[in-house]
Amino acid sequence: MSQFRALVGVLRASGGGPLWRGGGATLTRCRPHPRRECSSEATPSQAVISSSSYVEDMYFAWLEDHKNVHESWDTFFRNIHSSSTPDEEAERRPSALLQGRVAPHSPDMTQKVVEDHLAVHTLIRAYQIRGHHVAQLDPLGILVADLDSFVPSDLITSIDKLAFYGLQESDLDRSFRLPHTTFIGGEETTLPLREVIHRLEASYCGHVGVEFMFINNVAQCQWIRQKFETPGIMRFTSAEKRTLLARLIRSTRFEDFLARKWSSEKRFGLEGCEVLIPALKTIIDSSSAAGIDSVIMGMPHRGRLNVLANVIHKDLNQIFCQFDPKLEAADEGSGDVKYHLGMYHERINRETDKNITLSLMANPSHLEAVDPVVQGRAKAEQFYRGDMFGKKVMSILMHGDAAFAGQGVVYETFHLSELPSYTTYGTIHVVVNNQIGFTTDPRMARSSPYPTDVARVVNAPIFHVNADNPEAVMYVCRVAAEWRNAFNKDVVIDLVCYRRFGHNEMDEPMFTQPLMYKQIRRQEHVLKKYSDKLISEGVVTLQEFEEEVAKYDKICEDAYSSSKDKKISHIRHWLDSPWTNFFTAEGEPKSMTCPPTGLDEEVLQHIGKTASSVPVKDFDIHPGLSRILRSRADLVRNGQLDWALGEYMAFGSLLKDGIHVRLSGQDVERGTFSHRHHVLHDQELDKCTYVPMNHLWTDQAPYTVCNSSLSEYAVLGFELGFAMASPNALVLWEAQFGDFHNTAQCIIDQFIQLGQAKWVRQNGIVLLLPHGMEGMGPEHSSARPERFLQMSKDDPDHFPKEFGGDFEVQQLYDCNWIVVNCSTPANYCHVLRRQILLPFRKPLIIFTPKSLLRHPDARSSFKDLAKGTKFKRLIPDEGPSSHSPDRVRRLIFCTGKVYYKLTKERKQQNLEKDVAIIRLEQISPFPFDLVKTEVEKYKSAELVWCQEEHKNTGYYNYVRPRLLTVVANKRPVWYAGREPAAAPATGNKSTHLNELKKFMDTAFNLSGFQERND
Ligand SMILES: Cc1ncc(C[n+]2csc(CCOP(=O)(O)OP(=O)(O)O)c2C)c(N)n1
Ligand SMILES: [Mg+2]
Repeated sequence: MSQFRALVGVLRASGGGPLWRGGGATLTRCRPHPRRECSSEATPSQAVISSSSYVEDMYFAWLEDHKNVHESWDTFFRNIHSSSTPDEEAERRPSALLQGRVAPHSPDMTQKVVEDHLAVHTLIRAYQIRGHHVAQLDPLGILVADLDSFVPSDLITSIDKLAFYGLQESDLDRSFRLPHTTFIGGEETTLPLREVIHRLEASYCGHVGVEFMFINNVAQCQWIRQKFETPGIMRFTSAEKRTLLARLIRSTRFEDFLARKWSSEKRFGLEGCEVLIPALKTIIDSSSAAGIDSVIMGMPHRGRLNVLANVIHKDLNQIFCQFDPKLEAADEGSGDVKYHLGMYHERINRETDKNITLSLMANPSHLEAVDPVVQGRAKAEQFYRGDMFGKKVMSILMHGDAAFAGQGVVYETFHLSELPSYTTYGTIHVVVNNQIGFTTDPRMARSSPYPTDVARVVNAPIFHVNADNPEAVMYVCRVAAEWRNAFNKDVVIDLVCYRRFGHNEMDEPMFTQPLMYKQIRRQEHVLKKYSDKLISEGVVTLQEFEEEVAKYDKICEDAYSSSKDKKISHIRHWLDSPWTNFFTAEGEPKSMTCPPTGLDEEVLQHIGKTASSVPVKDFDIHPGLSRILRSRADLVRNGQLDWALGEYMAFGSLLKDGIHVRLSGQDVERGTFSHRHHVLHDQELDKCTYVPMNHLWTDQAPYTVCNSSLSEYAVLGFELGFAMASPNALVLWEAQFGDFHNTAQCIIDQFIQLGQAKWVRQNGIVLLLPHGMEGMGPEHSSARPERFLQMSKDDPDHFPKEFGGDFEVQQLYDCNWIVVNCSTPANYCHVLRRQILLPFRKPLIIFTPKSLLRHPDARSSFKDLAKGTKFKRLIPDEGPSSHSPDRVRRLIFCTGKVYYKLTKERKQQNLEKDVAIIRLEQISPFPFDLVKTEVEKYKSAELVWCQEEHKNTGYYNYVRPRLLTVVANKRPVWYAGREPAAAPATGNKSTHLNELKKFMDTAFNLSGFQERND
């Protein structure tokens, strides 16, 4: 179409007047189609009609001298003459002209030339857009790879095809000028229609289906067209074919070997998609050639052992020994099944002779959950290496067809792919599309035509390929790697294959897919097909092929023999992210102590000043923000901290020590509650921002604060992956409100809570979860502390007295995560600093406040952060009750914001000498030692746990048995808090206040529990 417009432009420039006289023939070429209205691409534009008179002008000029017109018009007009039928020829004779049957140099003919060219151009475009729908993608040949019920008949039978576009069989041998949006001509600018169709079918309807025309970037479309349309582009040297065959042998024989040795073990074999191994290796080779030296991969169960063995090159005996039921686990933790473990390996890429590091991330069964984790891990590596555009580090994600279409986290992860603080500059996605998910057919598993349609949201090209054609697979993999290198955007390879056996090796697929599996039984193995092909081409001999097979079989046998000697399995051999120099050579922490987390006064002053000023000239900030900064400055002058300043002190001081800090989550830059303001925005200049935290010290570490997309699952997974890359960074994810974390529950349950136990992999990620009953209704109130506490592994019935050395550090070392609810800004700052100063890493869950952010009582003094101070796991009562503990009648334990309510109420009731209030700042691991000191101090006091939450939620069920353990069940533990309830909080304000009053009454009715005792 654009070619035609250009020609019209040339005509207009020539100044021809409107001479159109003839015809009346309409140019609308769409015939009614039985199944679809004609599409716009098949309809010539109005410009065609209105410019026909110019065409006539050109025609007459051309008749005078062919050189009078542009060469493209020369081709058009030559065609008129060459394509005339005998009748037309007769009409052009003088007699016909005399009889007035047709005007000399008929405009009808001119019009037909234009129409036919347009038709051919439209046809070319139709192949580019929809050719993949008729590509032969299914190796079984029984299903269509896409579920689109519309079959584009215009691209199927040549007769229909020609008629649909207004062309005839006689046009097949006419030459047509090709538009510049196709590369099928190679060096030729014109081609006979027959050849046009032939080449388009070869490019788009063979074993590769290219889906890309939705991409709204012309250069990118041209790039793809050139890669797939150029004649002869998909040719391979003998050496390439032999390498491909060798890789296919390894992939196939590995699965055969496992099947022979452990016929009744689940391994989620790759049979039916053996080509995955050469596919990945091709991507890695091409990427390595382009400069990539680190690849971070994520993949599901299918073919995982094969990838470990033949792509990452994990020692085969370490894989085989995992099948031994007598193998003992040597490491702490519970371990994981063999097809979930991760791996890290540095080696030389044989094709490029360059170093390459391959990491396969450990993952849970939860399909696709690892996607964002891989991305975060890759991003972190790019960040630390200063790899600004992903030229050194890249990620590859593998997917199953059902999971890729069904799991929402795939979509969430795609949406991170181009966000500045989350992009990994292009991920190569490889889908093992075996056209089934467990027992479910694609027709029941998705509503989109392809399982890959989700990738269209980010304009990623999708290369569907028949996995039984290894060369086609190799080609698309190469193009995918080149695409990423050229455009730094995601790309998808859809390996359309089949699953030779059931979902796992124990499953009977005939129960549910009888016909498909009858066909699969007949299906010749891809290795057989490909080796036969290469033998017939003379690329290899049968003997060479058999030798290669025998060679690999022997490698497997030898590894199997040596694996039998292994008695112990070390999960640490399966680490995906080693932290060089952080641990001792044996993988232990270098010490079991934690230095104090306090800071020098000048450091506090310096950070405080930066936090409360705009250190650049002519930066126009909002007057409201100026006020906030002024009040911060007042606080700093008075040596005081509010919550935001406490956080500033933690981040700023860690940055000073070279620790990278990254805070990510929805609206974190300003802070959901408008308290943080880490990014200042100029009120006059667009996109002019300033991050004071990055200007504290000249040699500080960089600070990243980034508003995320509106996702919890992918973003938390991403940050977890980021935190995996290095122990020397404080990585925090903040939920908008704490309860929203449950849309990321999978990351919490499957990675954070037990990652170390499964994969001996530590992680120091911090979750900031705003929490508190403030009358805002069932949502926005509770971050569900009960869930985190229930999943804490410290024993409620066991007082950990055997700990030697530093009780606090030992206990932290032993826990699976740390759960805190700080009541002061200083303690918040300390716990963040402790996170980094600890000699090991544990996830840290912080229930952060909302109203306390601005509460005048919830302030700390610089003294609380002075040198030598540290995080207080428990804050004892230092008021009047503590001076005469023997007369204290009630000892209330609480955590977080309710403390301020309790102290106010106690004062009002004049009970400051009778009631002591203790704050548990670290709830888990439970500070047994400090609690013990308190209960022993207040010997005769009743023990009460007070919380704002309902009795079945909050902290009570965690704290109560531990308090009882501390007092050896000799003193009762009472409850003051809301009654049990289904909803975390009421939606009714007055109910909220009544509940509050009621439990405050309970907390301070000093005879209430006594009566119950009697
Ligand atoms: C989130 C999640 N839901 C359900 C399952 C159970 N499950 C395991 S494999 C599988 C089918 C996966 O099909 P597909 O993605 O096509 O991969 P394939 O097994 O065919 O390679 C299912 C449903 C799971 N592992 N994870
Ligand atoms: Mg599948």
